[in-house]
Amino acid sequence: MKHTLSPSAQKVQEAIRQRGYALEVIELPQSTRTAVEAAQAVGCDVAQIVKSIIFKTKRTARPVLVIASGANRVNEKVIEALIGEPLGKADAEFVRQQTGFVIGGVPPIGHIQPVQTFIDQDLLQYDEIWAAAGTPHAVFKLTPQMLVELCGGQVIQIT
Ligand code: 5CA
Repeated sequence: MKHTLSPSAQKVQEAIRQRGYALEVIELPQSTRTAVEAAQAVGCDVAQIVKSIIFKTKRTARPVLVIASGANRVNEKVIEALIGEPLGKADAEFVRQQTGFVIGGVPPIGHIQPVQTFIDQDLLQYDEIWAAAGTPHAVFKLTPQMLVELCGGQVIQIT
């Protein structure tokens, strides 16, 4: 039997389908809120978890999405050099307003509005990766190539 997805996970499933991909969002009883928890829940390496991290530009207060391998910490200086302005912290409210999703469930796609996106090149080495799908219990499996196609972001070294 197919289980019913929660509304936020359903939004991501719909966004995937609209783009013509047959990827399936799954909701798990275990938490997938952090990269470590998500890796444990699906049984993959933490480096194969796709972290979708929202930053807020200091001058223009725009969101910037950095899609990072779960094993990496984003070097904000690298992103700042590329966008030409300093980055500040995005708080939970900003993340929800800009993406439509809560922290821990922010997906790489399906946001309320388009967002400037950078993708960690380290993700490209894996056959399969797992991304958040709208809630801290929802994920979907995809290939790095699909991630790049779906997000249309600039692939860079983020560390
Ligand atoms: N579902 C998992 C794996 S797919 C997930 O979403 N991981 S994540 O790393 O992409 O999302 C957590 C990110 O949210 C953290 O890296 C951090 O940048 C951000 N975050 C966590 N807590 C806060 C907070 N209190 N305020 C702002 N951002 C936060």
